[in-house]
Amino acid sequence: MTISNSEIAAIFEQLADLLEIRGENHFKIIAYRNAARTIENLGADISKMIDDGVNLPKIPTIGEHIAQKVKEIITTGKLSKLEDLKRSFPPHFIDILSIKGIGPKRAGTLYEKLHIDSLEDLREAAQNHKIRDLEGFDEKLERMILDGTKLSKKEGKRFMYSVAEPYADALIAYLKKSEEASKVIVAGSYRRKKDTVGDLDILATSKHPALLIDYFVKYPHIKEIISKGDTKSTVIFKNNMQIDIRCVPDDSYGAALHYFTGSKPHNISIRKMAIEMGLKVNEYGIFKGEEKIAGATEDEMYKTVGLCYIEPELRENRGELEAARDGKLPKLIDLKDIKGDLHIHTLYSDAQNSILEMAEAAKKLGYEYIAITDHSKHLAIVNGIDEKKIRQQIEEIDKINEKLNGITLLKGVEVDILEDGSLALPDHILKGLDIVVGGVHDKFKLSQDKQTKRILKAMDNQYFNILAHPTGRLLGERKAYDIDMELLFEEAKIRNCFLEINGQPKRLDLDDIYAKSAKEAGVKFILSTDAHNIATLDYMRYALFQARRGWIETKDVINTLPLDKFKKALQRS
Ligand code: DGT
Ligand code: CA
Ligand code: CA
Repeated sequence: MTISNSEIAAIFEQLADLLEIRGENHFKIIAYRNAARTIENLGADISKMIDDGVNLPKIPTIGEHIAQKVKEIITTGKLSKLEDLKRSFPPHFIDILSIKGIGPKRAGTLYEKLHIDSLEDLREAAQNHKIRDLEGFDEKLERMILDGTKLSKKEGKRFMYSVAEPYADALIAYLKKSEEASKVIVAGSYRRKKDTVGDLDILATSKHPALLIDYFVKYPHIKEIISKGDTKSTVIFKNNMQIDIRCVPDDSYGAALHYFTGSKPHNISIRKMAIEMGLKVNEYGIFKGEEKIAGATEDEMYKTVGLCYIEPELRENRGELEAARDGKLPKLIDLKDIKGDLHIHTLYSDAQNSILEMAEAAKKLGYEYIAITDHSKHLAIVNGIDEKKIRQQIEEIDKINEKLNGITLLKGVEVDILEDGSLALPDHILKGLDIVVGGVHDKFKLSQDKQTKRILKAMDNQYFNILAHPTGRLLGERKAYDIDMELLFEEAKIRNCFLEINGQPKRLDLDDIYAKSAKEAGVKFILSTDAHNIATLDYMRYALFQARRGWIETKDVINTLPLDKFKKALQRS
């Protein structure tokens, strides 16, 4: 896990804030702040600089003391001094520092005078006008604080992409109905297809932006209007989702789209590149002195700084600028490249449709093949299939294959990986199947060593093909289990086992970051839906989005191959 300069800087910033609230030595606090600024603006990855042998203490404002702390953050991901300090505050107190207008000094006052130690307290106090009379506050600031506490984003709640999607679609359809709207698009993390989104950022072009904003704030789903101006507005939906809208003139569309698509670190890097070329980039365009030389399209924006177009999914500052400059951007996989879905459940285990129904639906999606992979019988799974039911299923698949043209059904199973790494079905059953998908469904809390060995042992089985949802994370519910991912990648590659990118909206597992490092380790992937009914066969696109965010190309994905080649690719030597 690498930690970015901004993250390290944020840790020092927070340390300084908390020390200030504690009334610690002023010079110490300034030293941390200066170091944070230096690190933020270094221009090179600090962890890489250390690897390259750069002597950190020699860098102005860093010194021995801070260099040591930087090393601690890089090796452990956190700073024990900050963690200790945090523990000495009420658990939710620190959240109020995230509100615009509240720094350490004001946070201290709020705590001392009004005992405010959470966002809820803060909101209540602002609502009841208790803040305006405190020293260092006024009415305007009180209103700003109230607005800040209302923004759901600030409370840290994020929405799964699939949850945001219908809201985004409906809002775009509504906006397009207005005569005042010409182009309307969702930018931000949503356009980058991030697994979760903090809020929706809508960009529109209009000849009469104020009229479009008037129309926007009348959208029935709005619970609260946070702000409303002539060209922009922020509202909260009834489900607490925040929506930011911004209108720009047509000739700034590309610049604004680029700016609001982000990510912020990507934008910052582009801006740095431009500065080196003597250019200035902002949401209105690219400027050479006073003259605007680009801005209407994103293509033009990138060209002007000497790059080719970068897909939104790649804009995370994970090497895409260098790749674009060197002509080495990946040619990202597309939905139409996918020839089959290899993780499908039916009535035989815990799903809602029959084999035939799933097959016919898959055929309509244009697939050449699918695998039926019901759960093996095991304690953790309700209604898993045993040997007898598998034999029955094999017969049924044979019959369906005979009469169904245009798609081939592969016989498979999603077999449980037991605690000791053995599989929940015997080899003589697995041997008779076309494909074996293995997954962990219990004992999530084993130590890293045990969990890793468990999975590697399962992959040792000669019939094992695909590791389903490799990390087991469930968005908002369960963290990834502790595995040595680097080792997993290496060993999967050696065994010719494939890692799944599971499209269930809560799973999206592997995620983008692991997908990218797995690819770099030479691993190949299977994109699957894990569908439990016909409707969710179209979760494939969610798997695809994460794959694209992980720089995955068509050639990295086995189920882009036609059936004969696919079968060959599965063979273990
Ligand atoms: P989210 O909403 O947390 O899932 O993530 P984003 O990426 O949608 O972030 P958001 O909604 O705060 O801002 C939308 C975009 O606006 C962001 O991706 C990049 C741009 N942006 C926002 N603040 C800044 C900034 O301070 N500097 C630059 N360069 N860009 C910014
Ligand atoms: Ca956003
Ligand atoms: Ca936003």
